[in-house]
Amino acid sequence: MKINEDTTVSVIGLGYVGLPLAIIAASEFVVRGVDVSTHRLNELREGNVKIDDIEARDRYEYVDIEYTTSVQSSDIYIVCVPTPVYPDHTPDLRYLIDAVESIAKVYQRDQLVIIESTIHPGTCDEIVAPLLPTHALIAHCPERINPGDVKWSVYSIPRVVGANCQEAVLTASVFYNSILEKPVHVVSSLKAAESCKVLENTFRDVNIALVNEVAQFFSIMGIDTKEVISAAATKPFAFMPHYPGVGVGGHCIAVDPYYLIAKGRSLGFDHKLVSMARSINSQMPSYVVQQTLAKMQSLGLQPAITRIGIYGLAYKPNVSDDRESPSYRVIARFLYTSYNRIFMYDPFVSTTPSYESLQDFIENIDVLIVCTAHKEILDAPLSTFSSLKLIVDGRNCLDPSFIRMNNIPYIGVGR
Ligand code: SAJ
Repeated sequence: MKINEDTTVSVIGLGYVGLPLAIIAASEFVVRGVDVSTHRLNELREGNVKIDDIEARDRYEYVDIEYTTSVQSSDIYIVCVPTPVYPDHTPDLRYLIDAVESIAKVYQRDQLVIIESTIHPGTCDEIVAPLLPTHALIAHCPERINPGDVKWSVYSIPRVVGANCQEAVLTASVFYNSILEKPVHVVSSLKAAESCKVLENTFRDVNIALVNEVAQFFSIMGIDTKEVISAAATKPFAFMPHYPGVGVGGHCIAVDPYYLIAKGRSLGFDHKLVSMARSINSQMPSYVVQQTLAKMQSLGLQPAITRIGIYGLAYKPNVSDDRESPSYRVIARFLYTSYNRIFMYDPFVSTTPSYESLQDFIENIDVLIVCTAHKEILDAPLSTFSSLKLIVDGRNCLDPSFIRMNNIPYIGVGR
């Protein structure tokens, strides 16, 4: 297929991945933005959407995208729908299958289907391809978006492409090279591309689990884990710092390893390390709750009158996304204890009751548990915390010596 400014591109799924992609593609091609949510489409038509991606945000007002709920015949289809997991942590491919089935109804020879959603190795060959005509061109270019990142955007992040035939590779490469800052890195197959993304995020989850485990041990020895990691990071090679915390949230790192585990299990392979890492990270909310309960009891804080404030519901700093957030697991665990007077505040996520400010929130609690290191709390003067009976720093983002110097009890994660 030749690619030029008349090439039609349908981006299916206009979330944090699909919308920025549609916007930068619309600078070069005829783009239709497809989503099942008419509410989402109306927000987009009216221009009142929050775009985290810096490059897409700059271009949004200058591009023309047709927003629609239906998939129409296009030269290129790009699937950017969620691929979550069920409660039992098995892959939930319903959105992916629905999107590909809607493409199959209008697909014509030589059109290209690109899957950007994160999927386990084998998904394109075993699930996507059977839903399309046998001659369909299929490529996988795993999404690489880092919500809230002020440096890396959908335009500048390097990408990887694998496909089911040479023509699909060429077409996908020409397409992405037309819209991205750097040429795509081509791999030999769909499986290689699927495996790349799952490996990237599993690598991160395993390394976070490593520091979460040693943090629990260093805590016993009275060693400051954050200090040790910073020292280890002075090694200019063969060490990449990760940090202990109250848990791993988000729809990438907390989810993608389960895709690898599930695929392995289906073929009789047990990912022992990957599974153990998921287990360690999933236990961190409980660990922080246990540490907090022990500290409150040692301080003589009475359950019936102690107000516990959870700061941060978003899964990472300065974003509004609270999917898989460990904060909710912290809250759930406290509700099973006698310390169940729980209050929440997040400047990016609406809560009830709502608070005027961080100061207003802190004035109405006794124990502060920091679950998300939003910039707001990093910048707060120490006086903000002076009324507190205990600070639990679930992201090791505050200065313990400064806090302890002001006689406010403080515990972190591994410090
Ligand atoms: N977290 C830790 N310790 C760490 C790093 C993260 O506990 O050292 C926690 C965070 O608090 C958060 C969760 O893990 O709850 C995920 O954090 P993240 O920084 O990995 O953020 P994500 O989920 O947005 O990950 C994205 C991913 N990008 C894609 O999947 C395309 C991931 O691949 C990137 O590595 C990551 O951004 C990044 O590097 O920032």
